[in-house]
Amino acid sequence: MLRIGMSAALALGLATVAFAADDIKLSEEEMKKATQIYFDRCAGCHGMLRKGALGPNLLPKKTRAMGTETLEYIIYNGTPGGMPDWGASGELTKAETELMAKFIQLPPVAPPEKSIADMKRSWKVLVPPEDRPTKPETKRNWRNYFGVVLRDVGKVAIVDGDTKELVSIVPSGFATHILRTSKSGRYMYAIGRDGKASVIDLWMEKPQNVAEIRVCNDARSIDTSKAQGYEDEYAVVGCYWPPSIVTLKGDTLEPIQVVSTASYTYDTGEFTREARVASIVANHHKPEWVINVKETGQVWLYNYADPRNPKIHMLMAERYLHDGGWDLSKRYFLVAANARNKVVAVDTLKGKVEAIIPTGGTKPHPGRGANVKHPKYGPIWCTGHIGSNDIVCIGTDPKHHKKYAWKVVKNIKLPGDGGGNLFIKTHPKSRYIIADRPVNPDRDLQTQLYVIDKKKLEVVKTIKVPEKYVKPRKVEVNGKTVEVKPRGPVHIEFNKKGDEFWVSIWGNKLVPSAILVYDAKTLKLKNAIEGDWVRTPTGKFNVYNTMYDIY
Ligand code: DHE
Repeated sequence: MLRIGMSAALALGLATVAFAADDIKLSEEEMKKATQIYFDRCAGCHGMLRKGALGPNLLPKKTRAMGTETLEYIIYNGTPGGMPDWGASGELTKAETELMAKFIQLPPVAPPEKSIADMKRSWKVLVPPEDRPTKPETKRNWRNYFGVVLRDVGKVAIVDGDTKELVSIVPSGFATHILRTSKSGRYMYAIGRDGKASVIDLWMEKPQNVAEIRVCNDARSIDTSKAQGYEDEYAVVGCYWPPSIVTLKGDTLEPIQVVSTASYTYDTGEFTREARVASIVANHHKPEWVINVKETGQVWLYNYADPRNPKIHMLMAERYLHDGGWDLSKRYFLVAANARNKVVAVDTLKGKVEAIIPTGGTKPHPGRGANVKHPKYGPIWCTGHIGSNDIVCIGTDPKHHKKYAWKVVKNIKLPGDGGGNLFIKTHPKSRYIIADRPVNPDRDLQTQLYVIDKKKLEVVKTIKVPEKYVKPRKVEVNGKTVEVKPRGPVHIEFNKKGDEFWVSIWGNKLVPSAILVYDAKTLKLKNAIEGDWVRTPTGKFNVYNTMYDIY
């Protein structure tokens, strides 16, 4: 039997109700806390409506059969399939894991919609375009700046890639997710998980936010117009909730158009309200964004030439579309369909799905992937997996290497068990692809980097991160001693020259961690960027490599 009572609205803007179902009772206060934790930690993988995506569905029919104890165990310890160990890693307390085990047995609550008028209420042009610099004010090599996401403190650090000095720290959205640059590189865009988009002007002596707007309640992607004639003109945000595509003016972030992505699954034709926008990538050749709609398995080729009246070419692909990147020619976009262990290759010149390739691994997770010009296979694109130890490379050149095109030409096994790779990255000048493994349950495997030789296509070395950067630390919180343990290195980014790569130590916001800089040739640690400001660094985005999609 369900009893429902209304409570105050959350800061998030979610409608909340305090529930009790049979033996499970949560107070309004507990409900509010659990809703916030669910949004912060769980909704990304399991869906706002808890219907599942990268993670399984968490609907009461299933969760009630599992019971509080089993759910609590999973939330605390994680699973080999990629579910993080929220309790063991110190991110949730024992009491919080129990609360979440109860919360997910109660019915999900639909969050509110958002109109353009709602968006405009949060819109701020902090520095109008006419008051901004007309040329770079800085003498620094700003195209080699790195934007670093300081995830849990909701900030972006701009670090000089030449000198490794901190140039500026700017506030961004809650649990900031990714950064992208405009075609000229002058503007860097950030998207927060709360749907707040902000734009930083890198031409300023001390870069700062020049405009911001909250376009939805939950988002993961942002990109810009990169085609000739449209450089720096528009930005686009992909929202998880309300599931939608929001086009903005590039310099001021004024909203221009919003399009809902709720639609029908490509295969079974079921209506899906929560059809979330996963990755977005800008075509360099025509005014088009490749937009990947997760739950329906559709790729939308979104022509923004007339942004109020967009042309949308819908392609039926595979589920659940997540992250991906360009091949070397930037004609084909390769995106993970993680529920089906496949990669979809989209031919953006012809506007069609070129191939759907089973990877042989579990839960492909490429980030942007890694491109290699291989002596035997020709141009190939590689992806890692969250749920298995496979790094697989796929041939991407049907014209000159037909035999290998759209086939897995190589499966490179990471050593040990437990999967847990999130990102791989390379640079045309580097001999190596570097892979992380932050969600592997084994502490040793989690705290190493894996070096793959691009010719041999095999792991030739593992790099153990120095213990001092990953060792557990004790901190005082509200008079109590808490142990926090960094997850290990996450996300790799090369500098403009491609002669060094940076990795973040994914720590807890209570203690500073570090960004480690390795020599890309000798693979030796050459710098550690440290300071009180280095809190929860995750994604890093080199301006030049992001402008040109170099990976
Ligand atoms: Fe991401 C890319 C979604 C958790 C760091 N992540 C992406 C993209 C999507 C996505 C759709 C592709 C964006 C694009 O290219 O336009 N991420 C999600 C989730 O739904 C998920 C699984 C759970 C959630 O609740 O958000 C999730 N992501 C994370 C993290 O926990 C990571 C590791 C740390 C963090 O800072 O949040 C993380 N995701 C990243 C990074 C990229 C990314 C660094 C960009 C990779 C690149 O090199 O371009």
